[in-house]
Amino acid sequence: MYSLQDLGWGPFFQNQISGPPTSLFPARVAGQSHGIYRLLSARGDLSASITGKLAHGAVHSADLPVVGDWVLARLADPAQAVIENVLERRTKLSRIAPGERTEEQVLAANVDVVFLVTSLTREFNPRRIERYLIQIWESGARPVIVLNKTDLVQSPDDFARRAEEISLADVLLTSAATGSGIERLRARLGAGETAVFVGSSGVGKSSIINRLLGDAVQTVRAVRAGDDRGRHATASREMLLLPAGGVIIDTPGLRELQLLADPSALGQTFPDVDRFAAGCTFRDCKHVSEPGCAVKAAVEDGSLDGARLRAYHKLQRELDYAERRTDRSAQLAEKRKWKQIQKEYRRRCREQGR
Ligand SMILES: Nc1nc2c(ncn2[C@@H]2O[C@H](COP(=O)(O)OP(=O)(O)OP(=O)(O)O)[C@@H](O)[C@H]2O)c(=O)[nH]1
Ligand SMILES: [Mg+2]
Ligand SMILES: [Zn+2]
Repeated sequence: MYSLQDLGWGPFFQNQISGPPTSLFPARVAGQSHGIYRLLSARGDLSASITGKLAHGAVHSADLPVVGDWVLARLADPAQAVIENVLERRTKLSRIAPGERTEEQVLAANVDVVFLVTSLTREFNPRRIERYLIQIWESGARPVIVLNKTDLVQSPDDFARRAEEISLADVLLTSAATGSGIERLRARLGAGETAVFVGSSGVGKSSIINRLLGDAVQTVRAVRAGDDRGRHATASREMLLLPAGGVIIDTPGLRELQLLADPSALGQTFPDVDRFAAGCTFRDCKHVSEPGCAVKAAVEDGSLDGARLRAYHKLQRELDYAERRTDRSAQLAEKRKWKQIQKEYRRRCREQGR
């Protein structure tokens, strides 16, 4: 049994179900595999499927429940539930799904903090960090950059400084091997908050989570396939509860992160470029070859790293392209769908209230 608060419930979700009690109860999606969902709820740990209506009504795969989602379910038998609908998401970490179609894939829903983990080896790459940060700022959750494996390098502080230079996000140094920095990381997660761990395979996401879980460590190791680098140790996205409070989601390392964000989101990832841009002659300056460009001037006099501006341009082009390809009508369909769900829910409440 869990209290809804322990699972991250709050007014945002409560307000979506106000009305007389129904046979439906709220539950949080903790995992998913081949159409079978694992739910955590006040009624305990349940296995669940989704109604045919939900499955067929989904216009996009992003409409289906994902790890971290709050859903309304009913009990089919004591340990088996059926998910009737997905509550509106407070935040969501997305990307463009790998493959041909330009479709949103939601990696985790309703998260407060995203721990972007990288390791202090050859893996450390400021350009990759920028890429992830764009997507994290877009999610609505707050990013924390975690530089792991500090035990393997001479001067971890140099890496921390480089990470701090390129972002507004918090930067933490950790070693899952020695336990250093793990307490500070734990303190970044408030009571009732949810965190997701993202980053390349092998950087130590699951190892850090094992440290956080403490005594519960066995259960995590048991579901891990192996430890070797290059292979994905974590097979699927999975939600876990910390003994001291807080919810965490482990994810397998991503091979690609195709961005899906509003182009204006660039400013949060490149505050330095933005700051210089205030001095450009033209307000819509793209900092390419316009006269009176303060950003180009900053690169020339060495106050802005040229690699940083090149990354900015590259990501800008990518976001513009993704925006052109994403179907505007899909967003409208999404709005209509939510309206329909809420109407349906109110109707049921009225019926049951009678
Ligand atoms: N030296 C050192 N090794 C570490 C540290 N953290 C993790 N490792 C090792 O790095 C390897 C990968 O760790 P995992 O925790 O499985 O990495 P992951 O990010 O969860 O990888 P995926 O699940 O594949 O995405 C393992 O062999 C860990 O023992 C660390 O702080 N220092
Ligand atoms: Mg893992
Ligand atoms: Zn300019």
